[in-house]
Amino acid sequence: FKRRLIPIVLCVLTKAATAQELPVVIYPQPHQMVTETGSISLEQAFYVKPGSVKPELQSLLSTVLKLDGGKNVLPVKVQINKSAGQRSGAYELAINKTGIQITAADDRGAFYAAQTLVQLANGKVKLPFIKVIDYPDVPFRGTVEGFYGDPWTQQDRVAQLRFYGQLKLNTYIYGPKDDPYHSSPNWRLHYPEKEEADIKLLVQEAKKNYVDFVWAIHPGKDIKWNLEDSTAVLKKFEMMYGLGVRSFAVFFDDISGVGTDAAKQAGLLNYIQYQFVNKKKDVTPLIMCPTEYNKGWSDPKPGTYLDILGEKLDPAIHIMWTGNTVVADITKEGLEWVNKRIRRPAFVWWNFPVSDYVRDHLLMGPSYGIDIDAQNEMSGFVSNPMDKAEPSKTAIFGVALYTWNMKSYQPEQAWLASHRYIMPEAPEAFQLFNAHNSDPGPNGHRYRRTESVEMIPYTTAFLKSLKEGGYAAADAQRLKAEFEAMIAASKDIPLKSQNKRLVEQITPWLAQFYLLGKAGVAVMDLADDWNKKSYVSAWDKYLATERYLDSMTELDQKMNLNPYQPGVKTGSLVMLPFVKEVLLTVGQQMTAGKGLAAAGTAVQSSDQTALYTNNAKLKSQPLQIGNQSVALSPALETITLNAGDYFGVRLHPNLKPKTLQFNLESATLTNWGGFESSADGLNWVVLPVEEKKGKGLATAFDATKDRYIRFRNKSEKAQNLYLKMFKLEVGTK
Ligand code: 14T
Repeated sequence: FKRRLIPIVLCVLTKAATAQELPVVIYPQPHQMVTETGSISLEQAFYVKPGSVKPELQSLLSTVLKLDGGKNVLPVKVQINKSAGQRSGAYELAINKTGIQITAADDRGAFYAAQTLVQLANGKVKLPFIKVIDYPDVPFRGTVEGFYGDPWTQQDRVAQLRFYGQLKLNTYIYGPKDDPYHSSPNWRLHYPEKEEADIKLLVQEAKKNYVDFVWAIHPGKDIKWNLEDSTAVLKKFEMMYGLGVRSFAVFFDDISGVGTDAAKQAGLLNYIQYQFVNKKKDVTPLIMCPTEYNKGWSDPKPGTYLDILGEKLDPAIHIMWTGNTVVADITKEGLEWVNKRIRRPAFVWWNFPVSDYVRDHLLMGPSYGIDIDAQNEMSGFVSNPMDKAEPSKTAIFGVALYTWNMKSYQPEQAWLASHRYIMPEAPEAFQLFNAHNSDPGPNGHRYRRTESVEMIPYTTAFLKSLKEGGYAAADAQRLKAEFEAMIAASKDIPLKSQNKRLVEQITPWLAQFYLLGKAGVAVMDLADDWNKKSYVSAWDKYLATERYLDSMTELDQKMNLNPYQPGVKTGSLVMLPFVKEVLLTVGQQMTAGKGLAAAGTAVQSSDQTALYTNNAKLKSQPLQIGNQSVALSPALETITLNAGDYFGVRLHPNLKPKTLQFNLESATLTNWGGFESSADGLNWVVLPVEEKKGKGLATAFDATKDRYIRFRNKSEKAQNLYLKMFKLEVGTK
């Protein structure tokens, strides 16, 4: 794997610098960083004047520095002094022979200086002499838990807040659509005790990490524009304030009816501003999500919704915006358009990597499509993530780098760095998995992402030449290696990663990824065998590929059974279509003309009698092979056959089928299922049967050719049966 290091814009090595030193890499990339000759050993003892720093800072420093005194101590000096125009979070960090000096705009800045220090020290034996001058490009940076579906768990949120602290993200907006106390019907009510306690703890965790915990309310579905409901909002905010919350938002997205009135919305927000924010003094600026939150949904006529907000809403209040559509790229021009109307820089709600509209996919690709020239057009930038918190970190890492130092942001490099940062135990495996799990597939928002980018030249060239009758060995090798790496990655990630929650959340996709790797290897072997005229082996590989693809279909039908987009998709843009296309192409070549005859005769010299099924439950069903019969062992439990599922036997080429006796105990058996035979496992003929209540006989075999006999669910849905008897009388040819 190529490992590209993030270049440092200002890693200026002075004249006498030791050239062998590795460049210093900090995430997000500091604005100015000058390394100088010299370093301090991390064996060195440091001293922090008691009471001179906040406890969070002291404990963070103590994770990398020896603060236990000792001989020859060097001082760590921390100064908070906000100079004009400086942003919250701005800091300077100097490490030199006199010790460590931190000067920061506020406590958050000092905390960020310490985070930089931690990254400088982590895994090292010494600290370089260095001078860092740093500040955020976007004032409010982070996430909005704003998706539909299962909200994140308490543990997920705690882990997120710590992650944000490390990456200098300062905003977490709490607004899960499926929390009934955030939205209707219960937005007016107290949280139950347990939830209250959890929120209280979260707020504390957020504070420790200098993240603003923004509690959002979503009252628009049933709000009445009267004093009673205005008071109800204030009372709820007051309750949340009591739990420690100091940041608030009001969402009016995805509603209809009277709630959508811009003037009334502005009225309520201004009321909260005067009656709550201005009085409290320690509450951060209000944020509102408008009903017309993207260009596609907003009335373009002058004087309508967005202009009304722009005019009426107190200038201190932020207005959210998702871009030109609900799920969209963020461009300077797009923001300029809305900013003119709302008369303030928009607070960007980026609908990535949210997957609530494509729940069978993971969005693990780079955070791209966000304009690095848009800094002055936004007051904040938050990502709406997946319901899977840990996997969302890949995209959030990119957002952290983008919002801190926009001009230096390179999506691809940020993405590469995220793998090492998030899964240091298996970064290559994680990268490979993410590379093939990024496109959401066709969807209502028409939002697509690149996928399997590195493989596209190979899949394209290979398929093109395969259809013309040959292919380059180098392409085949590269593709097979990728499929093998997929198999390895699907095992490595759960084996090596310390992040059990991450592994848990991607498990169905890892299982699917494994099968795709297997199918890919089998299909590459099939092409190779066919090329080399190894017909016997080619047929085996053909059937193996089919089996793995069948298993993928089955997994897709059995896991992640949500009512919206059930199933588990992986490699759906490039790799899976490629496997299917190769299988089809070689399959056609195999059944066409002389290839088949050659294959047929070759096959007849091998191939043991075997069970033939694509049904997971039946896969390990034993076969009873006698002198004159082959039978599936009866099963006690009900067997569910999904649409297209089949089971039966494949006979040794020297055997010929005579009579099939069956008892499947389903009164409607022949309404939805059928018996079929085939010479090659590809072309099937329907067998006429004598049947009553699922019990009966089939006899019309082509005894010289038929090698495959199966029963198949021909209907569109899953069906149940009992496997009481499936017994084939056979003779020798
Ligand atoms: F408020 C917003 F900015 C926003 O994006 N609202 C929702 C959000 O909760 C959801 O996660 C996101 C992605 O699906 O899109 C918005 O929800 C929608 C969007 C639609 F186009 C709900 C229904 C829609 F038809």
